Amino acid sequence: MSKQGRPRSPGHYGDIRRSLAKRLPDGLILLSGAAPCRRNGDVEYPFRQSSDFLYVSGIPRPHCRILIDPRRGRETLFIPKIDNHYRIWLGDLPGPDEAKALYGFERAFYNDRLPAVLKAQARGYRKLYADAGSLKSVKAPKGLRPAQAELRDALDEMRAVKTPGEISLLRKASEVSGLAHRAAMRLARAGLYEYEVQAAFEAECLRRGLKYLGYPSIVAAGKNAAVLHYQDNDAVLKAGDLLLIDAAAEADGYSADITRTFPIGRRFGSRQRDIYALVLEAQKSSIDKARPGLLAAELHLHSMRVIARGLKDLGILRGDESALVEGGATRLFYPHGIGHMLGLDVHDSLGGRKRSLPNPTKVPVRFNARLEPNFVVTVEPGVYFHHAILSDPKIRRRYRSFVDFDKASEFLEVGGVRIEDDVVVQPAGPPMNLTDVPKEIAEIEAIRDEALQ
Ligand SMILES: [Mn+2]
Repeated sequence: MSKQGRPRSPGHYGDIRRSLAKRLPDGLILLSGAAPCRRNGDVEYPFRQSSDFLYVSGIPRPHCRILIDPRRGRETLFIPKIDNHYRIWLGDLPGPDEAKALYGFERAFYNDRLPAVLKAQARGYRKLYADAGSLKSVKAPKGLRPAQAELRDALDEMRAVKTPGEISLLRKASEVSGLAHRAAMRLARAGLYEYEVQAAFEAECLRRGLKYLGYPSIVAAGKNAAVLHYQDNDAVLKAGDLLLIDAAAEADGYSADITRTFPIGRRFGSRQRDIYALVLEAQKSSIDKARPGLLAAELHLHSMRVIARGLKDLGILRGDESALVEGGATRLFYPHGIGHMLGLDVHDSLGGRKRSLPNPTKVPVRFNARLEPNFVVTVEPGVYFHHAILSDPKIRRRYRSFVDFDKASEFLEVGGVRIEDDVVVQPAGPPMNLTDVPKEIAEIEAIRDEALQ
């Protein structure tokens, strides 16, 4: 958003509202934006608009509502009425006339007009497609049946396939996050704390105008990298360890999601290099396969096979590859999915009910849509060595024929390796990669050499 809170590309939000109206032509559509959220005492968290409301409007302000009347082709924005107390403490907000121009609406009123407008426009309709926030705070007019699930599904279906405007925002988020990853990669060295690297990453995003991150930054050195959503970021970096950074900014609400893992010294150690090369192979071959028609579960299965094979070559796993993948032994080292949809939520819409397909593989997955052009997904295999897993007597007993636990324990020093890029599925061929951060071993070691000169 600009300084005035104006979305960068107001035109495309109107198109999205018209598509939504076309999908739900037989009811009024009511969406409520988020309210500020209390952090403690009288302090609020920085305001984040709800993702659905951002999707249809780009409006970053609290307490707004949108009413869409598909038959009459009418869209009305409702905004909060503020007083001078608000202006003095929090600043001015646009009034109705200004808001119309700023956000591209034909009509705008203060919120107190909503019940009357809703009642007037209810004529001819039986349904009120409303979100949870609206149903909590607004009474449906007589004769209109609230239809929350249908609205949810329509938004999920639409949000899965990104428009060119959305892809350009995701590209912006990915570009800036990529520059921040490069800055962190140049800064890291033994003796610094994880939060100092985090500070460099986040400063770079802010410096380039992206004020918000898509999710809390993970800056995990050594064994901390085996904790998938590590949040402490307060350990000291040691020479000889790897550093995993999973962090990204959002642009007008659209988040990137990027992970890199690199040595805190100049070079990968030999076990670190083996695991890194394996994860990189799984990542690059999975990216290449991310083409329309493929089930997300099949993509995940492919990545698991590559990793199972690689861990077998390293003597960590043994036995039949399918048994290793389907029986759970591989999951001890690769306990998450190959990726997820990316958009206004870092773990974005799964694509709605029609895209929730049966999983033909024997590996569990959460995301199982068939890939379509203009899906934006992450591709992020990882391999981790977690002390709690490798020393658990139950696990050791259950998997003793599949896992050489002594061999695996030699890799505890690796901690974890994850490599994550954001890609746009194309109509044919491999996807377009939005992420531009070095990931080849030679490139990373060259950057580390230069950084430690
Ligand atoms: Mn991710």
